[in-house]
Amino acid sequence: MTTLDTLERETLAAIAAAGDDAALEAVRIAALGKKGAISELLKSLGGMSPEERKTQGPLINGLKERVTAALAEKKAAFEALALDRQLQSERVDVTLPLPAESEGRVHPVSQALDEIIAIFCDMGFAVAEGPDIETDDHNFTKLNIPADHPARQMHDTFYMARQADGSQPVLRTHTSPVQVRTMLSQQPPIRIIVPGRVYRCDSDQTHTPMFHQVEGLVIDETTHMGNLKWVLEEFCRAFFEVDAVRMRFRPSYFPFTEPSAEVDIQCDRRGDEIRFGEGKDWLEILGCGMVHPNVLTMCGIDPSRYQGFAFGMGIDRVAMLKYGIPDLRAFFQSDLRWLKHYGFSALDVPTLAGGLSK
Ligand code: 2NL
Repeated sequence: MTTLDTLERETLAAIAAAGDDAALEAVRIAALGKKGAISELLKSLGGMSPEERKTQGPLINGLKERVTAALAEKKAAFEALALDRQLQSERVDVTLPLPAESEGRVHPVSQALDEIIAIFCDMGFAVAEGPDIETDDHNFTKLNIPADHPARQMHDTFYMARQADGSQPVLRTHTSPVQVRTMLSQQPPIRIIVPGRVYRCDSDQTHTPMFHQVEGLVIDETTHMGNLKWVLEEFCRAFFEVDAVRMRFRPSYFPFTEPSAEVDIQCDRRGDEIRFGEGKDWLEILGCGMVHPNVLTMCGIDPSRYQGFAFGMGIDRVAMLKYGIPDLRAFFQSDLRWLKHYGFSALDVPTLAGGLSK
């Protein structure tokens, strides 16, 4: 009895006194190792009479449990201390200025997006954002794409698990649901651009299942197709950094716009290089149109009083075109050598006054 008490007191004192992991491990081995004092006591149970075992068993096992718990507690304390020390030594002051030759690079998609935002904000647009997981209603129905509409198949939608209420959320196939949310929550005039990630179940040389889009929406009492043309011309001139761009509006179809158009810009593809604003080739860069009256009505806006235009383009695609990046898939492979080559300096913030991409 007294030997057990003494052993416990001494072992717990040794645990408390252990200054590091190695010392603690030595205490553990002396107590619970193969030849440890407590292990030997446990072994001795086998040679005892049944009565003796009945009283000694619980005492020895209780001792083992308390010592094991004390060891674990001390080990956790050491780990917490080590983590504290590491956090102290790795502390960085994020308010310090970046070194002039900074290692980090801005991804071409982020760069293109920053440039696009700078251009549209200069024209008076605000930036709106929304969730990546959307309701069927916001992503399709309110955009004049009813349940049996072929455009639902066109979008190669990623459907989420069906919910208890029978609804089935989707990964948004375009950023338009954010415009829907904006129209439902505020009255015109509306002037927004909506950048973000969009998802389609499609993967090959020129498609990735997640890609980036920016859409624009303007709604007011007198908004017309001429305003749309001006905005897009101004955008292309600024984005492709040329004095003039020739653009071609081709008739097209989207369920959410009427009339609808696809826009090409004139370019010259000589050798591996593309020059914008000259030459005799055409390059499709975006889709647009006047917002369909059904969409306005479903979003709570009176189409007899208001009208508007909308447009959408792929950010990854315009980034490839502008910066001369040949392969889309490299965009999402996180290869540091690629990022070093195609990335931008974090210090060159795109502005219209200071230049977009240096
Ligand atoms: C494309 C074409 C487009 C829109 C997007 C839109 C949104 C609302 C109402 C009407 Cl809420 N239209 N968005 C309109 C025309 C074209 O995108 O090729 N995108 C990559």
